[in-house]
Amino acid sequence: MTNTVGVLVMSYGTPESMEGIEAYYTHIRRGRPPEPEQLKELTDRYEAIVGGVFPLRENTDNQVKALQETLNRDERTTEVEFRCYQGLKHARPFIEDGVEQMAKDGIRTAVGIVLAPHYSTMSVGSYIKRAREKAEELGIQMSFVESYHLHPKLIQAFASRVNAKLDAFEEAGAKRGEVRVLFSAHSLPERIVGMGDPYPQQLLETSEAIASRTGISNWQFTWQSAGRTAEPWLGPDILDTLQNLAREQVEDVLVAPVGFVSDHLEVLYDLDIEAKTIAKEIDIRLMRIDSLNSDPLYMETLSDVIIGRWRQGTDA
Ligand code: FEC
Repeated sequence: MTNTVGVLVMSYGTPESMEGIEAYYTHIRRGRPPEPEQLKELTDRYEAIVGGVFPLRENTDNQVKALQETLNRDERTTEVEFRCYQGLKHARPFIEDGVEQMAKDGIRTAVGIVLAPHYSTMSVGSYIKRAREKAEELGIQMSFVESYHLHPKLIQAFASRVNAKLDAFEEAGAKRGEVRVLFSAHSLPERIVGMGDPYPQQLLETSEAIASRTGISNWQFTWQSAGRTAEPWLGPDILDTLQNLAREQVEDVLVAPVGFVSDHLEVLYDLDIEAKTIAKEIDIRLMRIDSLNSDPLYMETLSDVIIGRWRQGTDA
């Protein structure tokens, strides 16, 4: 008889409809409803990117489906069947719903992974905490992948996207070596640094590995999408970085948002609309690498680390 292993695939989550934005935003703010002007501002941003369907929902659905297929094709694990369950941080099905569904389906052993390669206590750590608590309550033995930011297939997938866009710059008349590559990721409150959080270091390591694989030296790291709260967030922010590059007379910039794996608001709005508008005003030609979405190399990265984690769990 085949043994079924549950895989809880966790992602940020996005509203299901325009009417759902307020509840989603309230959840992000840990139960505090947004002010009307904050809600309007977020609704306007979604209106600018949503063409009938919220992109992150569609992308997460596709990633979960493709991951299950990849896991079950793997010849190293023919004795088990992997069944993937979705668990979202801020929308339905919530992380707890995914764990509950596993329990209803009789799953006793599971691995959890987040669709974000870098670990921070404030990001991946908080997904894992919620999943672990629910799994303990329901008697599921769960282990977790914390990060996979240097997996060779992940680096290969990002590197080929950087190369493709550097080719596009060359075709448009730019000199390859003069294009400044900006690796970026979601900012977090500055206080994580004092907590010894590995997030900034892991992001630098991913950036260095991609730069080394593509042979680029003209690059730097910058933050993006900082939250709208009173405390200081990690910087410099990409919009300030662009202004600085204009002062340095850099004309061509390629953004590689390596902290994200899907097309969603922080990429489709913050980079493709907001950053591109600023870049245009200051005469910078800005391009962005394509998102990984369901790239087979990304699916193989996830599958590989999940199988590795599951084996460690069963050997322990
Ligand atoms: O497309 C979509 O619908 C969702 C896009 C989306 C992604 C995402 C990823 C991350 N966030 C992270 C941290 C924070 C912290 C706060 C925060 C706030 C927001 C708001 C929206 C939002 N985030 Fe997000 N994030 C996405 C969307 N995020 C909308 C609320 C409005 C705003 O501030 O823009 C601040 C919470 C607070 O107020 O206390 C902190 C991190 C990631 C990347 C890792 C991951 O995917 O988990 C870190 C995608």
